Formats: sequence, C-alpha cells, structure tokens
Amino acid sequence: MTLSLSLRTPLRWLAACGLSLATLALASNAFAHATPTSRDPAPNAEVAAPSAVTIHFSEPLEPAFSKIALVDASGKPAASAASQVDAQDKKTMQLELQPLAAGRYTVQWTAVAEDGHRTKGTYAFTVK
Ligand SMILES: [Cu+2]
Repeated sequence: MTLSLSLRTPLRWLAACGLSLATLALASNAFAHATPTSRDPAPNAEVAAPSAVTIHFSEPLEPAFSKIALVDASGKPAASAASQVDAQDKKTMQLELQPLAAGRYTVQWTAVAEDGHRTKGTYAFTVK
C-alpha cells in the first residue's frame, strides 16, 4: 500500500505537470494565430461595387494555404480570380473583383499562419 502510494504520487505530479505544460503551449501558440486586424469592405458595410476584398492579418500567412472566397446571396462564387497574399508583408490578403451586381455577399477567409495553424471566418457586406 505504502509502496504503490509512493509510486503513484510522482506519476500524478508528472501527469498534472504535463497537462499544465500543454495548456501553456496552447496559450502561447494562440498568439501566433493569424486573425484579421482590418477588413475592407467592413463587415455589414453597404458599399458601391468594391474593386477588391482586402483583409489585413496579425501574422504573416502561408500563401499556398490561405485564401479569400466571395459568394453571392445564392451561394455562388462571385469572384473569377484567386486571392493573393502580398509578397512583401505577407500579412495582407486580397481578392480582386469584377464589378459586382447589387446584393448581399459573403466573404469566406482561411488563413494559415507560418506556424501552420489555421484560422477561418466569414462575414457579409452589401453592394448598393
Ligand atoms: Cu498558431
């Protein structure tokens, strides 16, 4: 009984320690996730036909895995080009647009930071 207790207690401490280390690692990784710092058009904005959707991110992006898509109110793709990550700052992603018809549009973005972590989001704007 005494033996098993003395063996198990250090194991429990190890397990607890490993858990808090994992929590710490997760918390510090969260700072490296790419999140939007500005979006143009802005969420819920009413705009004249914009020439592009531009999103600035908090972290540099992996261009191969990061993208912006735009769909119209019926869910159909509304952009003919593919989005681009700015080659210099790598934190700006842009989707160039043909003139859009009036209506509501949804931006769907996926951002993969240089640490490999993926973030994604959607928001809508309206073309007058
Ligand atoms: Cu991360």
